[in-house]
Amino acid sequence: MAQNGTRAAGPRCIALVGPFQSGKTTLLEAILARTGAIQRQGTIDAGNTVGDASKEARHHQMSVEISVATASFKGDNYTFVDSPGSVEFVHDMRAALPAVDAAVVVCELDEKKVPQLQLILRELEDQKIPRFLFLNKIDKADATIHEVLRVLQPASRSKLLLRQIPTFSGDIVSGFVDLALERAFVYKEHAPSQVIPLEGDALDAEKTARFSMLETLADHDDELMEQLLEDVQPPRDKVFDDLSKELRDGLVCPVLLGSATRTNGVLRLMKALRHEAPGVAETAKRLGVKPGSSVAYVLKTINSSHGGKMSVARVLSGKIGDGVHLATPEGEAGRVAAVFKLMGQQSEKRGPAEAGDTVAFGKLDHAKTGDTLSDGQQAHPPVVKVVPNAPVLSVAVAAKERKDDVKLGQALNKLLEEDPSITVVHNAEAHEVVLWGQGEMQLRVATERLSDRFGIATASHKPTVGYRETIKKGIVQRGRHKKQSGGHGQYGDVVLDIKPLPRGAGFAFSEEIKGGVVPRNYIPSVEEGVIDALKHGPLGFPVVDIAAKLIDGSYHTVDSSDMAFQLAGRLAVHEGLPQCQPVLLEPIYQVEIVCPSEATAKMNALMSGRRGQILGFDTRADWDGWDVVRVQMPESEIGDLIVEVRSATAGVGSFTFKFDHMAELVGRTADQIVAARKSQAA
Ligand SMILES: Nc1nc2c(ncn2[C@@H]2O[C@H](COP(=O)(O)OP(=O)(O)O)[C@@H](O)[C@H]2O)c(=O)[nH]1
Ligand SMILES: [Mg+2]
Repeated sequence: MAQNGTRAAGPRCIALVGPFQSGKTTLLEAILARTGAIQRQGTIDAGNTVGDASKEARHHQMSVEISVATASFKGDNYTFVDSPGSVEFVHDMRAALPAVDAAVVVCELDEKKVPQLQLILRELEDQKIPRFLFLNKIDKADATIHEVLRVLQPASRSKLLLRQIPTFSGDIVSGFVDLALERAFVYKEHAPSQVIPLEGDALDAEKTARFSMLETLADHDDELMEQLLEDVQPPRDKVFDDLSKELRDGLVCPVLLGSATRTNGVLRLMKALRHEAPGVAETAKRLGVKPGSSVAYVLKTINSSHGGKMSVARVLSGKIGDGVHLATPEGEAGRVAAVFKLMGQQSEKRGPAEAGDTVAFGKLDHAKTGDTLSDGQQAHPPVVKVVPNAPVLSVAVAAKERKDDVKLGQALNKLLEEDPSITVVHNAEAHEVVLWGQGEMQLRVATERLSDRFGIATASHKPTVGYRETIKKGIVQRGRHKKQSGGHGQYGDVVLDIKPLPRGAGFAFSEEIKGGVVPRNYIPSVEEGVIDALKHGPLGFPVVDIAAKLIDGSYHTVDSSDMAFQLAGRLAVHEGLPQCQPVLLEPIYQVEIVCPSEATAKMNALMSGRRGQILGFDTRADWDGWDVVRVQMPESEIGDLIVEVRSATAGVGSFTFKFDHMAELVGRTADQIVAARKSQAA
């Protein structure tokens, strides 16, 4: 067949992606069983699948990171990257995608999951990854299966193309017709489907469905269009060539059917991948790999509990074996200690990896996820820059035992190396280590890893909000520090004119000393004392937007000192501020929420419950059916906002935020915050 002319050769790398719970991990298992890579097909319920074998994944019964496994099919190696469906772990998928030749988007015929599907297809479209849809759980399908395109098309920017149609026995899907092959099959449980004659109603249905498949293909092929108009049957090879070309160019997204649990449709999927998906040569071209050196892309980093680090990488050109020195664009990556073939959590030493192979390299100390590695004199420039989503949820973590403090820092560095969508912020003021990430589950898994892999027990709590306080009116206040104890005394005396400043002005110190009543050399000490006193205002928070002017004072030739004037300055502030109508200031952020339009109205209600102020609505540029809601809200309310935004949007809504201003806060909420601070300090 002519399709062999365009068929890619060599090892492939294929991503399994799709909404949460659509059956990706089960499909990986089915593929491994069908290709003989494993003896027996495990199940999610039994907790014995190759994917999701990490302690955290088993514990939560969901994929929390990518799993990589290699199978051999008709003489070629296929490495599958089973990706988590949850938006919280999207970065693990996103960072792996550049390495793959194509993606299989596992989905269900469920309108509620269409927004999630749209998000995932967006990732693939943006990265220009050829993609198939695998409509899974066909064993549970009913007659609505005919609505496939109506339901799923809105999620995809490229045209969906039905490659197969189901055939029924009663109400149950019992097989399918392959529209390109023009052959009918009946499903066999855990066995290859059987070819049956295509006749009767099935033949009629096939004719209609095949025609619309060809029409879709003809959108991008004038010759085929002419043949259709003239009622000429296009040669089968031409149809296959078109399917392959249009898939690779991202013009169409073919839809295949199957059931992962019953291993139905798996062989057809493998054959489609074999004949139609591009290989490493095209992927290297997509990524702009330059000839010369051996080049590999790191799609995942694993730090295992026994101290070994593995960099899962796809070799894009050349050959990389033990002992090879690799570099990243930033510098040395390390020397390859060993090359492994992966089967989920299991690894097995193998020979050198060649172009197309997806393997794990041992002990590349300085390589991290997303790095481009090369062995040449000059490092290869990054083939892609994968940017994590901005974090949306934070939690403060602390080691339960003091002795683990240093270890905690090191372990966190390793976690960040694995997952750059987590960031760590050190809040010096509150003495907190704050983890920022994509959601509750991601951060929970991160803290579980701290204990499972690094043996560090941690406690988490809500991060401290950056409250401040200021004053509403001014005062002229004297501060006198005087001590007479035996010989040398202490004497400092100042008068400060304290005034509120406009919001955002910070702190200003000035002096208007006449006649040297406070000698010049003591004035900086007065300022120091004032600054020190402003660290804790009468409400318990740092004081801002305030001016202090030194206008008067007195000194003693023997007893005055820097220390005494510092104390005097501090005293004046301490005594003066409580009389200046202190008021709490809270940080207000500008928040931009993105959500499917049908959820926009819910954002209104959500905001009023969180002291948010809606500034405006817009349609989201370049995202059909999505809106942008701009709001201002207090920092304290953003803490767990993502939880509610996601629950109002079937998991797909999100937001970004940035600090806007400090605003006065009075009334009950303010009183509670001040009381909490006082009891904390006590
Ligand atoms: N009936 C049916 N259930 C399936 C099929 N594939 C997966 N499942 C079930 O769907 C659930 C989610 O599967 P899983 O592979 O973890 O989905 P993932 O989140 O996409 O990896 C599990 O309970 C599977 O047993 C299928 O083809 N038919
Ligand atoms: Mg999974």
